[in-house]
Amino acid sequence: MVMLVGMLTLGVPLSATAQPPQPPPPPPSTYRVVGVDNAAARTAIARQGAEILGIGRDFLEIRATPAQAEQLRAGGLQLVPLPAAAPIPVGPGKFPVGYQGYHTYAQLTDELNALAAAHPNQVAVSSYGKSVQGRPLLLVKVSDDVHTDKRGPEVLFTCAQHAREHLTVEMCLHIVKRLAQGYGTDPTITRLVRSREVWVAPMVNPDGAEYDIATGLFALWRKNRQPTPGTTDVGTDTNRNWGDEWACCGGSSANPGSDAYHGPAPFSAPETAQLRNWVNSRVIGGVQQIIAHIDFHSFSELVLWPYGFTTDATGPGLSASDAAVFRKLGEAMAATNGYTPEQSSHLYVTDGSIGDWMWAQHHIWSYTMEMYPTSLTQGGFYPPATVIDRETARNDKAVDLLLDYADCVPRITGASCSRP
Ligand code: BZS
Ligand code: ZN
Repeated sequence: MVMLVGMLTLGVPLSATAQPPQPPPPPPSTYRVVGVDNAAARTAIARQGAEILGIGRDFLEIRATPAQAEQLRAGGLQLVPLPAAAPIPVGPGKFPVGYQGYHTYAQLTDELNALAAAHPNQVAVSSYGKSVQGRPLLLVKVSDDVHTDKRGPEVLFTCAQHAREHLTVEMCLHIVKRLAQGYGTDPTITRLVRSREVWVAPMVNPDGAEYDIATGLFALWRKNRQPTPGTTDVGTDTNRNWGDEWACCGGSSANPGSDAYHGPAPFSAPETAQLRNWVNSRVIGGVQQIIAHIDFHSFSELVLWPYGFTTDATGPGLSASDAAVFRKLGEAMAATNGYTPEQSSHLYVTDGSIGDWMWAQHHIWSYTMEMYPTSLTQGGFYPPATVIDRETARNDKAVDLLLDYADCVPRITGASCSRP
């Protein structure tokens, strides 16, 4: 039989149309890889193609096809399969049962508009462009005199570059709400809102976030929804599409089917290109107004800082004293929320991430925070809505610390500031 097939194939090449239909590739499953405790091992697993979902001190949680799992096992790694959770759907485009506290794109838009209506001098909603599918990319400003461009330091918060990281949308919404409602009532918040201008991009990847709940069940989707020309694949990983050291170092994938696909060119995703344009537009009189930034992700409970493309502590435009500042403020924020602080490449090497670009291009003190939980077994990307209040408030002190230091971030190490 084998011979016959071989001979047939050799002698009379089968045309594409004559081939029997191929069964779909087996779906990936989730595993815990035990005993993985260093960046080199994690980077090697990521480069092999398995998708890293969560990171613990001495384990990794991954999604892998059967072939990838077999390859990892053949390399001597121990993979423990994790059970797949199955929530109960409410309807297409809606969060399932137990997740009603999360906001869809439409609910987020309504809630932000309601906050702007309730606090017309403190909250303004606009957009910095449109997603691949035409959704306005939401931008919120919070300040004491929101319609005036003041001179004070500006701080940016971004959420949901990754579709399935819905808890981060709640984080950005919580920041807007807390600052708006605390202004005039809470002395710390009043001082911060008076002396800073706060910008929030609460859903950087709205198409992906909506796609993730489109069927009423979670799709475990990460990327945007941009078709890749010349393929049937959809989606670019926005957090591998930023233009600093793009695709340089094996910290992203050239495979359009990969969850870490970096896109065909830097800023090929409209979602990153337009956020870049807006950040660039905050350079006024030659001075970037935005001093500090947090990009929220989930999950793993981490505070990360640049560079991601190299494991060196220093790099182009990032001196040893800059690295000390990143570390000191990162550790100070982590002390308030119990997250683990580290340079992002100590997790695994990434290239084209937002934080590397923010620093390299604008010297913005840019952090990435990976929110609750620490593992897939605690809900992974999909913790129940009951945790939203606790896990967003958990970051209040870290957010306040960043806002507070925004007048001069290096003062956290006792250094002075050459920037305003
Ligand atoms: C995530 C993980 C995140 C990423 C980790 C990371 C971010 C590493 C920035 C380095 C820099 O998706 O939540 O893979 O993008
Ligand atoms: Zn993410």
